[in-house]
Amino acid sequence: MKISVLGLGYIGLPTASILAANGHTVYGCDIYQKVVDVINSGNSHVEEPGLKTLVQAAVNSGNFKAYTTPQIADVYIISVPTPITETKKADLSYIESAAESLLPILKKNDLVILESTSPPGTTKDFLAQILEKSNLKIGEELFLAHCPERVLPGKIINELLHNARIIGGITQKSAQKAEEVYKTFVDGPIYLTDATTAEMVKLMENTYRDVNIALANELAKVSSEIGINSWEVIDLANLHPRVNIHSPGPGVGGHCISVDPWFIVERFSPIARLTSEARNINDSMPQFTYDLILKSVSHIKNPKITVLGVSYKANVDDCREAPSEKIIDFIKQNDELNFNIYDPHVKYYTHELTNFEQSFKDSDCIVLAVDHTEYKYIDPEQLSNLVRNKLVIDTRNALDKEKWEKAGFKYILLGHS
Ligand code: SAJ
Repeated sequence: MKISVLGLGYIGLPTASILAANGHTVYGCDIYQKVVDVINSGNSHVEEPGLKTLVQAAVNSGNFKAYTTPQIADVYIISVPTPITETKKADLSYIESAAESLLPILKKNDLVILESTSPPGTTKDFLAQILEKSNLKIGEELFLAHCPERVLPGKIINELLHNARIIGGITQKSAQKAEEVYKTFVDGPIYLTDATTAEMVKLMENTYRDVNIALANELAKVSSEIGINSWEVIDLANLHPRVNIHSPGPGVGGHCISVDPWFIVERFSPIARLTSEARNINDSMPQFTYDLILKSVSHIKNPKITVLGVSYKANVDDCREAPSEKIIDFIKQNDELNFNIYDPHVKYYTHELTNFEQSFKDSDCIVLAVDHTEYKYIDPEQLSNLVRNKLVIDTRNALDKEKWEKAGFKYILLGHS
């Protein structure tokens, strides 16, 4: 097949590369020339295990080339961002411009697949309306389906190949045509449904996780009030065969879980109260973490805080919607506090990143905000000569309490003290 993939980010790039590796002729399209250049040189602009090798193989095979404009194909996969606006409304402008850019090249029997996570009704109402301007009859002459991406950053390639896929067609024929594409590289089961159901399935998966994390965060706050360890409560409660409480933390970040539930709230605000409350609870965690920092350093004059981790979760370089950014904003607004940031995964950030030694030098309070694997191997004994005050706040229950206490540190766990 000849396939054009529009949007070469965390989803589009691995999808395009896997399609090319499976023998399709793939034209990638991204509006950023820099991204296109990096890909055409056989590299990846996204940090994801195995992706660089996959892109390199796809480009070297001659089956995959990137452009800044969409190239004529038979199948078009739209995998562009769907962020939220400041008022928590879905911003569909990237889908709109991607669809508009296809209008001059669409022809009879083409298939358009939307992979971007979208509010219910986007494919059937919003996208179909734009594509109708091609003068092709949607569902009969131009086929349209929603096939939401469901892969976990950090395990994208494995999950792209093995996860089950949900394909929602605007008509049955649309779903069947999309299934033909995914069948060529997905070895998990493929389920066909209508487009709006597929949109809702995807939103519910992330909302389920968000609500469960909110429950854990609420427990962390309650436990702090009464001086018990929420992590122990979770471990013991999860021994029950039908209980799976998630983990508390400094907040929920990323471009998915912290965004997608708002798409439901936007459309069904008076009904979707649980979804909305869960979002607000999770969004309150950076403030809760900051309050914990303030309380812990209240006895120190002009304390220097060392922030460990600014990406949105462990072992990734993606900083979108990361809780650390909000915590750092609070710290910055307080003239009494100084800070340094150490994150071995992140190369570019809005604030200066310092190296290991600079980050801990004269530190009064170490705050682990992201549980990158590297942090677990930090030897607290080694830090003894660097830091000014031996204080560590673990927001992820990632550090070995005993080891840090043995080295003389006061260890504070979010959701306990
Ligand atoms: N987090 C917690 N506690 C937990 C689990 C996660 O605080 O118990 C935090 C993480 O630290 C992070 C955020 O939640 O800040 C989200 O991380 P995640 O690993 O739960 O999810 P994402 O955003 O990386 O990927 C999710 C996945 N969705 C589900 O697992 C239902 C993935 O499969 C989706 O494809 C992806 O969203 C997406 O693109 O929508």
